[in-house]
Amino acid sequence: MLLRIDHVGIACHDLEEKIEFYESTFGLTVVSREINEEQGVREAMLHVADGAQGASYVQLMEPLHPDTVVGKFLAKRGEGVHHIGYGVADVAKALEEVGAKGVRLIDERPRHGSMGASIAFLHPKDVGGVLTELVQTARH
Ligand code: CMX
Ligand code: CO
Repeated sequence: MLLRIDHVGIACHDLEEKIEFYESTFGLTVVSREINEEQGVREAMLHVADGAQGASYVQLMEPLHPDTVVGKFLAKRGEGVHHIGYGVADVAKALEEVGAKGVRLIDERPRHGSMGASIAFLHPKDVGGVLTELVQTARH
């Protein structure tokens, strides 16, 4: 079901500062910047590598307001890894299969993610404390 690690989602207070850090420290390049009102984040995708099943990224996220998922995470835990996004071929099918195994789905249906992807989240309490995102990349 899981084709690759699509991205690691990292929560931060200052997006521009963290972009600058990842660029100057690791030589990564920003390939997309977006504001996702629905998810309450301002975010950037930085390209890490290309693999046979597609690319991998670092997703840096700054909350739009304190009263958002990432805003609350920062207040509670501080900056750091917030979620892991795995690439899947068909996110609706993957949700159905994972849901049938008893994992709580945060999203019953896919939502809009970065760069036109369809995404859905699984509850961290049912995935060993890891907030898990399934990502179906947009077709080009
Ligand atoms: N990773 C692991 N555990 C987490 C977590 C995270 N990112 N966020 C919350 N939790 C844990 C908390 O520690 C808490 O556990 P305890 O009860 O043991 O303390 C429990 O989950 C409930 O946490 P909460 O602070 O009360 O938070 P909520 O229940 O309000 O929200 C969650 C948690 C997972 C439902 C919410 O973060 C969510 O809906 N996430 C999906 C959407 C999202 O993350 N969007 C931003 C990214 C967008 C993108 O990638 O494009
Ligand atoms: Co993500």
